[in-house]
Amino acid sequence: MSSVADSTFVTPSSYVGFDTITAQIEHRLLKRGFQFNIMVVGHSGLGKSTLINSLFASHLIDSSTGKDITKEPITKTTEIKVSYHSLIEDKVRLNVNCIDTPGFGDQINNDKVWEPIVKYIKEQHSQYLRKELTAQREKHIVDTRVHAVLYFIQPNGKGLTQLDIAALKRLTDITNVIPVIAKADTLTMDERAKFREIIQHEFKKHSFRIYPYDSDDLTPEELELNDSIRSIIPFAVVGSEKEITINGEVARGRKTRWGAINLEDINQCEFVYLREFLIRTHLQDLIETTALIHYESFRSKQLIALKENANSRAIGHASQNSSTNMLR
Ligand SMILES: Nc1nc2c(ncn2[C@@H]2O[C@H](COP(=O)(O)OP(=O)(O)O)[C@@H](O)[C@H]2O)c(=O)[nH]1
Ligand SMILES: [Mg+2]
Repeated sequence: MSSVADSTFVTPSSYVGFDTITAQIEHRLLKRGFQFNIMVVGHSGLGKSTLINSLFASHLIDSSTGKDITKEPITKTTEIKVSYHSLIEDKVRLNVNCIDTPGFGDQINNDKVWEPIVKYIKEQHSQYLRKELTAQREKHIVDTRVHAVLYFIQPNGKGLTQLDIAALKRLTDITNVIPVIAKADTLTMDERAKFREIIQHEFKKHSFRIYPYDSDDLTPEELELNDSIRSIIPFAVVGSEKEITINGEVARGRKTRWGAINLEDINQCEFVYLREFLIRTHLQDLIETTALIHYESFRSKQLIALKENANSRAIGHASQNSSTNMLR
């Protein structure tokens, strides 16, 4: 008797050609392109726009250079500004939506400034769910769900603020959060290491669920990679769109009071580690984790609520339309 478990490998006696399936999948994926939605959260002037532009080596968001932030009109609440970009590298098209959150933390009373951000993230899940639930589903639902939040911590050397704690608590619950120490060039190497230790300790204390997540289907190598990434979170980053000359060589970097910093030099800052993690090793995982963990948890909560609502309304013969409103 044979079963799937004890099936043996069979090599066809002549070429069948199913090894082309990977190329077929690749062809289809390349045709469609990829969608990546990245949000930046943190006080004005912490280098959010500059870092996004540095990561993608493209000018995607205008930086506030030249603007005097203290003289800018203060908005009453956090705004959400989305910009859409299409980047091409070799044969791959990456559609990048950058979600900027100007005004976060800039008010005198910062009570609940994270609310518009949380609302935006949930709304994208809700929209996706509504599209999935319609009778004539679109063949390919456009994905606007936030795949990663870069959270900028002020390089104050002391630790998280009350606002950071409140915002991180809510954000880590619903999305992939990647914290970074902003403008790390304003700290010495020693200060950066001490600051990181303090913050890692606070993350543990508050039990924040920081991305990347481990799961059973990861290989030992993948688990090891995640461990090494976790050890350097929050990444001490420096951003710059400018090229400077360092020892006769032109590189993207910044001139600081301790000398010049080359973004690409891993001995000077952790920009390269962040780019490696975010784009070269975990881009697909960020997208998948959003769908399989964050969206899934939103979806199941909504559907359970919908069912309970429908059950209680069934007694009163309420229409289904009113219960689908719950998804809003
Ligand atoms: N020292 C230092 N300055 C930076 C860094 N990144 C950006 N800046 C500068 O900080 C100012 C605000 O940057 P911007 O990216 O607009 O900040 P945002 O308001 O958070 O988007 C600009 O003058 C940038 O040149 C950094 O890593 N280190
Ligand atoms: Mg900005």
